[in-house]
Amino acid sequence: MLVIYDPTHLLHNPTTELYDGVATPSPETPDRIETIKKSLEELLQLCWKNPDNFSDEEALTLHSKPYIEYLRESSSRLVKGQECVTSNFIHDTYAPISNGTWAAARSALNTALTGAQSLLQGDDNAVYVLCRPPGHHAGDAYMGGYCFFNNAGAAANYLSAHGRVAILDIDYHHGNGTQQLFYERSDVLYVSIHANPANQYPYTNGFEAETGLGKGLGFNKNIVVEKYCGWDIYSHAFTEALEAVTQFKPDYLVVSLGFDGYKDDPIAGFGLSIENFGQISSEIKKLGLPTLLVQEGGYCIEALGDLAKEIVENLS
Ligand code: SP5
Ligand code: ZN
Repeated sequence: MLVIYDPTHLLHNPTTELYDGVATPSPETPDRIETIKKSLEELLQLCWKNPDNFSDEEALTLHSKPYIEYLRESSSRLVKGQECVTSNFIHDTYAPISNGTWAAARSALNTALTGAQSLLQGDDNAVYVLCRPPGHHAGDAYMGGYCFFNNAGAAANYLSAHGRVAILDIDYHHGNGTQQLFYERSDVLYVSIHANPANQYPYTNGFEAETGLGKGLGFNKNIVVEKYCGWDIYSHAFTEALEAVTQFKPDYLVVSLGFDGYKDDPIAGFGLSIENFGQISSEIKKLGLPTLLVQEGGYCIEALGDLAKEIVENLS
């Protein structure tokens, strides 16, 4: 397996988030990716690559000009140590911006696109993109849920010029941004298993009745499970998701890989064990598709390294 990593993510280091109007520590920290990197470095079968630089034109095609400029401006106006949650181009209160946010979010896109390019070139049949900030809550003109640009979406869109692409989103939360970006497209399938939005973030989207629009009708599939549902229930939902992917006959698979379904995740949790993530990974391998793993959420720092290892070892 090939792994794409760029230390530029370290420049985005949010300290607080608002929870019921109260400042609480942000779970989306640089050590998430650093601990995964450190742990994967112990595996000898991996190749490592730094991202190439993609132009704004190539990297930001899915996002609107006003949003792009707003984020660039807001980030550059802040000085070191300052942090702010803006009130425009955002769908919640969970996207704190600092001076390094633009560079980090932009580098995450480079990382995802480099992964997609490597997959196209046939460098490896599976590529793991160690990116943050995450992406699946970012839509065409909004940030939110710790996300600024949609990394998996950009990679899927890039791959879609060369074949049919399925996005399988296994982050605990519904990828409302990814859903929005592909909602009216039939060349990219979006399938997500996530916690019930009736009581879990992002609340506004992710219901099973959302199945796509226009040409995209039938190419968006939401599978809802409950918080702490456990492996028995989750594995059935996962099988259903894989069936939808198989039926679509994709040429490429992009996995929005969240580890926040892990049983000890501090803000989420489906009750899944590290071994369960191994089972997920070997089922993905059985699809036999060129696969791009794009890191999304996952906040149990002590377990992230082992979770990533479990994914890699079962997919290599
Ligand atoms: C990429 C990703 O996983 N984003 C998740 C964003 C969810 N943020 C909102 C969750 C709010 C829960 N905060 C609980 C804090 C308790 N002190
Ligand atoms: Zn999540």
